Amino acid sequence: MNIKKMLVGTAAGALMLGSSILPAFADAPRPHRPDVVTEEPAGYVYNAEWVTGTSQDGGAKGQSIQLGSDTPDFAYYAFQNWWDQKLSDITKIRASFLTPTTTVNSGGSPRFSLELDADANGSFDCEPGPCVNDVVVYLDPATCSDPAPSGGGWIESDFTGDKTNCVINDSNGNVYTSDADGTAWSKLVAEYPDAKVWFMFLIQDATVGTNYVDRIMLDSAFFTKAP
Ligand SMILES: [Ca+2]
Ligand SMILES: [Ca+2]
Repeated sequence: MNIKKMLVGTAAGALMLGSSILPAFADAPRPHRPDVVTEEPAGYVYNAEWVTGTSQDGGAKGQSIQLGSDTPDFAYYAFQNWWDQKLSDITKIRASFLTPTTTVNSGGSPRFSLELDADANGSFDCEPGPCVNDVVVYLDPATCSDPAPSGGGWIESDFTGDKTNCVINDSNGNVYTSDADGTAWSKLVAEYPDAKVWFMFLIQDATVGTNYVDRIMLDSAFFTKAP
């Protein structure tokens, strides 16, 4: 049994017990939107970089983002200028993930953290927290993905569109599951009808080793090689 399946199994067990699956995040710094210097096109990154030779695109020149390039392995990669839009207007959040066999991921790592200004008042109260009016959504490939048809150990997460194999959690303890009533994403949007995107970042904070992330789609933006 591989790590991913173990995590999914653990999550399913937690669901059956009726408890939320709040990941065991390490006590590590988080990226903050106010720290982003929007004039810098290279992004807002810590211990992560585009590397060549490992990618879902294949080939010697293909690239992906390596999280945990140096030790310790805490890492993030933030997406600047993808914010202030309505949650309900998001059409696409997708990415492909590859976990080397030597890497150990604990619950919730790696993931996208999608910070929502849920009450749309122009501020985000989860930082430093606790969240009162706003919320953080955890988009976790361990609970929302399918093996990539192209193989190679990659898994593909379609957080906005997966109709069958997707569970999404948030910091309020809500669990959204794709089933006959709709996608996990549609239920998330219904829970926060006024929400606007505050910030989003890719993060690994409970991982020993590295992870690779490729073919990230945020609405019409597509990240598959170094910008
Ligand atoms: Ca707010
Ligand atoms: Ca790529």
